Amino acid sequence: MSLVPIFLLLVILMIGSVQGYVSYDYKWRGNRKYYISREHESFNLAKMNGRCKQLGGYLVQIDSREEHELVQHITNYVNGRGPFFTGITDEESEGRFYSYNDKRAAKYLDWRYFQPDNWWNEDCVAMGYHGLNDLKCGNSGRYVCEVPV
Ligand SMILES: [Ca+2]
Ligand SMILES: [Ca+2]
Repeated sequence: MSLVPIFLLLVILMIGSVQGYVSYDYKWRGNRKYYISREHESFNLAKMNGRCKQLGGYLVQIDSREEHELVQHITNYVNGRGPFFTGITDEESEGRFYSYNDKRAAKYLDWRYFQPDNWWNEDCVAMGYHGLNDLKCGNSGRYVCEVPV
């Protein structure tokens, strides 16, 4: 796990209250919001990306180390357990990870140790305490939306 610089703590303001989500306002460089769903549900890329679209965004794409650390931080410290699904998947071609929303190759992948292992065909990627892990897309979990503002 990487140490999160203290400035991240200062620029994330928890604002709380969209129905069904915990939301974070990220102001340093980013100008974007992240929404973490509260309930555990069977994950589905199309369905959850559609819900993120209703918020004005998409399932989170992780484009940089900075964004990875930010998303890892907010999922580590939000109330309740994960897994916290992202929009990263390799469902079209095994081992080639891309962002579901725009179909572009994933730019930054910081995996947990021994991952990705594609264990019994895992094609959806969740953020965990020690980095990314591929999981079965239908697993029960929460998900993260990214909304440009
Ligand atoms: Ca896979
Ligand atoms: Ca895995």
